[in-house]
Amino acid sequence: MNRRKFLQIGAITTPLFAVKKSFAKNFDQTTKPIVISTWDSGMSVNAEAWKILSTKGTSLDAVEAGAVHIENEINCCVGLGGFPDRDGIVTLDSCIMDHQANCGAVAGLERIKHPVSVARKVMEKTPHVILVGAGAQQFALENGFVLESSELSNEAKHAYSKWLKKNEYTPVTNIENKKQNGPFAPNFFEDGTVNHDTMGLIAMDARENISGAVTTSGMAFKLHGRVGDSPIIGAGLFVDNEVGAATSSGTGEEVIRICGTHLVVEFMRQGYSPEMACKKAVERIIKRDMEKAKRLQVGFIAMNKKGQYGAYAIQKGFLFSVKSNNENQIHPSKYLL
Ligand code: SD4
Repeated sequence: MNRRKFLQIGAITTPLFAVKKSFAKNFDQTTKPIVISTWDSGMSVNAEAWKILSTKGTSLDAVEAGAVHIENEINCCVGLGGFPDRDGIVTLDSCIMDHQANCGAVAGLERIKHPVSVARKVMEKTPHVILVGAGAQQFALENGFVLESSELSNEAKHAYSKWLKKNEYTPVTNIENKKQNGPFAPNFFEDGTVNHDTMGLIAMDARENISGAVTTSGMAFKLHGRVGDSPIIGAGLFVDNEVGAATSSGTGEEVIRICGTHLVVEFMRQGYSPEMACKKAVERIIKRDMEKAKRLQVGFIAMNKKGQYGAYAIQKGFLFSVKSNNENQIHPSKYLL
């Protein structure tokens, strides 16, 4: 082929390639920035994160701000207003992870208002990932956090006294579909049974960097010293900036057993959509012990690198909240049982 002929063919084929490329671009379009979070309480959390995301802030700052926001509120399962363990002590679990796999966590932290910010300090100021109990509190105080009162919130006092009457020192995990009054009903039932409300959130910023955070007082009326999935990287939260991220809510022991959020991210790496990846992780829990799974709840939410998201739960009742330029709403999760 002489040079002239080559150039002629080039001139004919170039527009065709250009068309193909523009199709591909549309298909791959990324929704960013975006933030997704567990439960309906995620709406106000997303709004807080959005203030940062919409002004070109980082996903790391956004998830911390969202978590700090809910830690300030009276909520059955988050922050110092949360429900105590079986000894009447509120112990907080939290973690945070950024797009470079930097991560920090605290577990069993007492009397500190913002465990997520302590987790971030662990990430940024220490060579470690997790600090627990008295050591986590000492670290928080050394870093300027203030020791708060150990008194329970009124809601927590009420729920705890109801729970004590039953004299059951077994942690109770409720199932959301017992809840008759719809998704906006109070977080616990008159019989003292507790609804989940752990806050897990994942954000992708304008630079397409993904971060996540989780904050919780953990399973209500747990044994003192018990740590759930929430502060465990790979269980309650996992971020891989090449693939996506996931977070969970529900019975932490079941999530830890399958390294739940790491599993969800690995399923996305294999090409599954966020929803399918969450579903496959839920299936893994159910497969291990179907009878047990019928009595508990676990929900995963996930986001991939395109800003596509999804969720799946064992039982009916798991909700998640989404905020992007295109939407601002609560979605009911699909469920398996
Ligand atoms: C835990 N996963 O401590 C937490 C509980 C939870 O909504 O998600 N509550 O096991």
